[in-house]
Amino acid sequence: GSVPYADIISRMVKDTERAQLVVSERTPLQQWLYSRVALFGPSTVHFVSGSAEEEKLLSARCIADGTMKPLNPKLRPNCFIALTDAKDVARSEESTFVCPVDKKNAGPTNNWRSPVEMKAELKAKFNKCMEGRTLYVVPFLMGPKGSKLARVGVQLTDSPYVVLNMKLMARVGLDVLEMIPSDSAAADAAARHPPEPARDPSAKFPQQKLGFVPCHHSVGVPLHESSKSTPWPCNIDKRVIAHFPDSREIWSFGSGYGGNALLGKKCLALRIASAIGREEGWFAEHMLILGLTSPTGKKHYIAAAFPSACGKTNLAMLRPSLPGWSVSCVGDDIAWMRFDSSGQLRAINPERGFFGVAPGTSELTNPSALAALRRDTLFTNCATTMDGDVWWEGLTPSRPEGLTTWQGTPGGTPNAFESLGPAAHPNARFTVSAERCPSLDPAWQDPEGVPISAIVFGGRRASTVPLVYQSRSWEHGVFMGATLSSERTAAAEGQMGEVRFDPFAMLPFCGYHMGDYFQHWLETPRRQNAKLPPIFHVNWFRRGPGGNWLWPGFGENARVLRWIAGRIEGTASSHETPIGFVPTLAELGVTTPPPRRAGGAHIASDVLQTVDAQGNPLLSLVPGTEADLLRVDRDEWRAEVDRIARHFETFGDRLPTQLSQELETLRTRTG
Ligand code: GTP
Ligand code: SPV
Ligand code: MN
Repeated sequence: GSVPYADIISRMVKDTERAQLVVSERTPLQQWLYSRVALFGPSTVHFVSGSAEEEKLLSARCIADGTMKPLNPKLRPNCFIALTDAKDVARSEESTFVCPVDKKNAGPTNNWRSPVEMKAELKAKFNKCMEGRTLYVVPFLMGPKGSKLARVGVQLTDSPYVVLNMKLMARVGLDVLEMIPSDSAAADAAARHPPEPARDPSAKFPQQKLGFVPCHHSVGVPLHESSKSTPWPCNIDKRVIAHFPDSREIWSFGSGYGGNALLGKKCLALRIASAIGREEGWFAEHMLILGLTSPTGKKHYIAAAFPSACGKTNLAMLRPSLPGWSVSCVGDDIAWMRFDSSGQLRAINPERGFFGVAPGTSELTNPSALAALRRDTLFTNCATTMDGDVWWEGLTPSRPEGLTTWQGTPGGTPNAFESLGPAAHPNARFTVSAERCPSLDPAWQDPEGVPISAIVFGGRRASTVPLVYQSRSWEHGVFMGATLSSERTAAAEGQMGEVRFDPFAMLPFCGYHMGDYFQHWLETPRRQNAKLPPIFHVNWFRRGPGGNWLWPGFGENARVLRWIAGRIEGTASSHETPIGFVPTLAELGVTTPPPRRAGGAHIASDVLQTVDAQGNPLLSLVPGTEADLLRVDRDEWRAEVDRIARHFETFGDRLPTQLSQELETLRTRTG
């Protein structure tokens, strides 16, 4: 039955004394909460305080519902495994909408619906959607406390699993409520340059009045009378993830998974924040942030954009193969960047945890991540072992005996599983607090952000794109970002492996017209008289004729970072190709394999040079691959130019002319 909402509110304010203090006045926050509780019709309201006892309570609830199981506490203390519905395993781009008033402002890369229409649909979907469930109110801050760029959000959700994840991924707690000004209309207007009126006429509660980004989430499965929650409630047929950049609000229905449901992450920190950043002159990007320190102690921070599941976490936590070099992690997925008053680009990580890809993570590939995952971690869609630990493809060279797959198929010999496909879902993930990462950078929470010395783009390309190259100019660098192209991965639903353009790795995350986004990147630094950092492009994923990776990747990517540091400092050499500057093999420390002797006998290994003049280990590659690694093939690039031309056509007259000029330059150079 339905509960009168006045009742719920009185219970809700009793729940937490501090919450009562904050919302008991007639603030915009309170009005918003009342109206949403009335619409969703939950049986209880819980203010998420961020306390340790609360965490225990939420875990217990998830265990009781069957959503999570504790792992063996002797092997992984305070760790849990959650298995999702088989249809709710990744972001759904098909169900994701960006809804500015004017369709043209969503651009060709976003699904669009008019806000009036979408709101009507959402109202119907959310009507009484939380019956029989608890509504959790999750106040959260994106960005370090005290940072000018930090933003407050409040997520309403009926999923305790989502709350537990939010607590790891964002700064959650009641103290955040105190950051919302009670007279938020004035405070918000004062904080904006220039002040802007709400442009979405359908917005009942425009963000300017609220002082926070309202985030609405429901798994979309109300509970009636005697019905009990299923382990992974979701409502795939009615799933929708809607963003209103004009009124700055988020509504997500039907999914409990990652980017669909943890609304601080892709929805707020990328889609809504990119639209805010455009208005206010800064950037919200799908980028890792790392600190790179050389043996002489020089340190550079680098921001890098790779599409989903293309190596950001691994690069951000890299352990260099080169002695004396070190990498520290500021963030692994999202960067908010602005030019400061001296024109220096600075970046903050708006998150406070990692929602990382499990498969492929091992002691050899990412020891930092593995150390972080030893305790206090939520695992999703991994396989489990007989002794109550987790496992995934790549963790160890072979499958342990007696695994249970991510779909719960138990037992069996390792061979029996081959026919069942991977034991862990390819998009299986871990959620863990940043503090657990042993290589976390000391300045990771600096409110001013860290100074960025270089920007890197990267994709997953089997052919065409060399290991690394540098742009000739800022405009050429923006062109490299705008034409970033990559094979699709398991991070989103759809055909894996298909090569598609993913500009700036933001294809699924840009909250406005992609052509305007390119323009924002071109003009903002010029307008702000900024220092322009050099721009690079990397590709760890080029393949040889037999389909094997040409480059060992992971720790050896330090060789590429070393060259980038040398380019920043003006000490590393390069040669110019039609697409930009490429390092010499000597700069990468890659050995030229000695020619085979007559009769095909190998040269004795002790004759091979293994260190360079400075004593750094050289990397010996399979003969022939060293040239392929850096090759710029004219035929391949002519085909690429044609692909880019078709890609650019989709932006119509919103494609900045500098980018069509860059394309013509590339055409001439590769012709
Ligand atoms: P999102 O969290 O989806 O945004 O992904 P991400 O960009 O952080 O990707 P992540 O670092 O988690 O890597 C995704 C997959 O690529 C994992 O399976 C990694 O093991 C693999 N990978 C990462 N770096 C390399 C590399 O240098 N070489 C190869 N061959 N694989 C890599
Ligand atoms: C991505 O897909 O880029 C992710 C994972 O980082 S999710 O949070 O699901 O979007
Ligand atoms: Mn991501």
